[in-house]
Amino acid sequence: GSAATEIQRNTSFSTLNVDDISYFKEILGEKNVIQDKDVLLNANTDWMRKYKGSSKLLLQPKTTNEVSQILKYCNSRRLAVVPQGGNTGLVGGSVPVFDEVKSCHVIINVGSMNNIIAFDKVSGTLVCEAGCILENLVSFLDDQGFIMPLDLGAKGSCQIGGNVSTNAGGLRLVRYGSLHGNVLGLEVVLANGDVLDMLGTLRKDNTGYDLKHLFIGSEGSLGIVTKVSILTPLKLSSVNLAFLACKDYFSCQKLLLEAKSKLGEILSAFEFLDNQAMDLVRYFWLEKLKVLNHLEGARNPLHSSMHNFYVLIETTGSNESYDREKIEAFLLRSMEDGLISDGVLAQDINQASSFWRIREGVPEALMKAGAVYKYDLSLPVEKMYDLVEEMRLRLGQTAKVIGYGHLGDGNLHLNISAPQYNDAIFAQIEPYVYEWTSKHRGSISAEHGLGLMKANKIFYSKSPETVQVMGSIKKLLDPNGILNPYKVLPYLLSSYH
Ligand code: FAD
Ligand code: S2G
Ligand code: ZN
Repeated sequence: GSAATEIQRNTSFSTLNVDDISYFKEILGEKNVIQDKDVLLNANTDWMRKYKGSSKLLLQPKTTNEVSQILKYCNSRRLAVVPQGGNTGLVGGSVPVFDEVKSCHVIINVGSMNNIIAFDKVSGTLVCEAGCILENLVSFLDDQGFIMPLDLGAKGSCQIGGNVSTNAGGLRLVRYGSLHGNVLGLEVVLANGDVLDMLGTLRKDNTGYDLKHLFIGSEGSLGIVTKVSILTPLKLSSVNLAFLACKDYFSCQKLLLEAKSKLGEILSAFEFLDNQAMDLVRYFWLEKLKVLNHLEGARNPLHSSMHNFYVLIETTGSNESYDREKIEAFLLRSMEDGLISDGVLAQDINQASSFWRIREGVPEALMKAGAVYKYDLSLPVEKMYDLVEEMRLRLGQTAKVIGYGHLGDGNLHLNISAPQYNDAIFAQIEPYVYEWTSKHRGSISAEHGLGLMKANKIFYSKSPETVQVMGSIKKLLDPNGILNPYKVLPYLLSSYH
């Protein structure tokens, strides 16, 4: 993407040589030092196939000690490193840049470090290695009667170490809060190989600076997360999911306020998507919708495309009849007040998961539609959809503008879809979207992070003094700038050359 052209290459990095390879083989064993072209092609390409690196080496350590030895060596050799998890990040943070000229990047994937270390059924504290795939943790906890405090469409591949490193938000944040609240401790390996054991499992520990928070959302630029301890909520018995249709965005906003006040303590998710997003899902995920067409009896808002917005409201409580009564009264009242024009309450867990599959299918449908420009923005709820409409005016017929996301936390996923990437479309989007967001005191990255895509855009959301201190922390923890260079911070601060 164009972000890389704005950034000059850091010439201080060394080129990978045969001695490096044999050293890595010595400490990791042959099979964990990957030079296979196909495996490397995959590791060098991000989930959107938008960012492509050309690293010649992928390392798969199995222990914290191996990560420590690798980093210590790369630091002394000035070999640049890209920490990688499930490679589902959406801002180009998980693949190398500028490796074509001088192969200096080593990709380190902690996926083999996927053991569950401990689970305390009284406190709900889970301690696991960073390479655990989110979905595997979900099923482990399900057997124990617990859930993960986050849920996102990438759960099948993303690793908890990557979720922590991007401070992933997702579908449940409105109920369980961010990882800054749920993560109790981390084990992190620094650029010089030092292992920082902050793997506490206490809810309260006010002894000095709480350094783990520096690494949550640091996107691989301050250290490699090797272990995570996280507070997991109990799985409650009564979960309800409503799929509703609204005639306009104002109704979605009012529905959100109503849900917060009338469903209050049992509200666990509030997602919205506009009709353009639904059209994409209908077109590209037809088989998903077929599941819905089997709805006997109950009205199915998806059949008619005369609605402009769709809302998913999930409640999670401990008393089925109490919750059911509450949500049915809420839906009846909302219908009477004209907030919803149609709606269906999932009759069973299968139907509920098919509703979620539709919502989670939007990013994949967007990928099938062609090129996509993604903007993950925090904005004041009342203003949020104005930006979608303004982008439609700016782009006219040249591209499709989709608006959807976590309305419950004021997070818009503005996606601009075109047959292929093209500079004229890009020029209509940036910097306009960033300036608009900054003017409305929003954030240019609600949950996906800055990565490569927005490494030089941080000033739209953070003051120069704040970014300067971030640069000093980066210099303290990674003095040679080998950790995920060119990402997160503006180039001049993350490479100090
Ligand atoms: P990767 O993509 O491999 O890496 C992400 C970043 O973290 C990179 O900068 C990498 O260098 C760094 N990193 C990875 N592992 C480590 C580690 N162990 N130590 C240090 N640094 C590391 N995000 C949301 O917040 N909410 C959503 O609802 C959401 N939905 C999504 C839906 C889909 C279909 C997809 C594809 C993505 C979605 N995402 C969402 C993006 C999300 O941020 C990533 O999916 C996930 O959090 C990154 O985890 P990962 O293991 O794939 O990390
Ligand atoms: C989601 C995925 C990224 C996007 O689905 O919640 O985080 O903008 C997003 O498609
Ligand atoms: Zn999201």
